[in-house]
Amino acid sequence: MASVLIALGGNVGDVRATFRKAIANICGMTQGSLVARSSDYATPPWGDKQQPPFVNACIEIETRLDPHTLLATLHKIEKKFGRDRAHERHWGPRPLDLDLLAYDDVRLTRRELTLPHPRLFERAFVLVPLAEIAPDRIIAGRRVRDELAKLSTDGIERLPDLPDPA
Ligand code: A4P
Ligand code: MG
Repeated sequence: MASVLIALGGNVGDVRATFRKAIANICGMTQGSLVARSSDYATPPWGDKQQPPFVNACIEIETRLDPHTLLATLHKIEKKFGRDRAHERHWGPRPLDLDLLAYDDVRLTRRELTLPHPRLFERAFVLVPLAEIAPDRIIAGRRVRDELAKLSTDGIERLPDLPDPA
């Protein structure tokens, strides 16, 4: 089994409800098990600032899928929740973005899949939720909590837990 870290983001629609359903889909479609799930965080938009705030979260799963099959599965789930890559702008609004942050200690540098995620350490909206579930994880020789300490977390707010669905 591989230990996999996945970042979730979105700023269109009921993102928290989307996350809940998407996480169930991720586990189901990867025959994976959920090891940890962070809280949801409201985060100011990064990159393209002319768009609504995002909700971000991170999960850890265990799966037997190889990295490429796993990414293809994540893309299917993004599409199922309304993501339309053909009509969106880079770093622009989207209902669901699933990024593969790390897959065990695998390192890959391909356009379609780079591991660990190449922009992981630049982004407080990824490291804040990641540090909640894996503060001592070493990724590419860097400890998550130490990398988070280097970034500004201004404007990032932990959202209260939602009640369990009836
Ligand atoms: N790709 C390569 N490596 C990976 C990987 N490790 N995980 C390829 C996922 N995908 C990977 O990704 C573009 C291509 O990268 C994919 O086809 C895949 O094969 P994408 O998710 O379609 O591109 P993107 O999302 O536009 O770009 P990028 O750099 O992933 O940026 P983000 O961060 O995902 O951009 N602000 C806040 N606060 N919170 C956010 O979640 N998100 C974005 C979106 C912008 N600003 C944000 C947030
Ligand atoms: Mg992305």
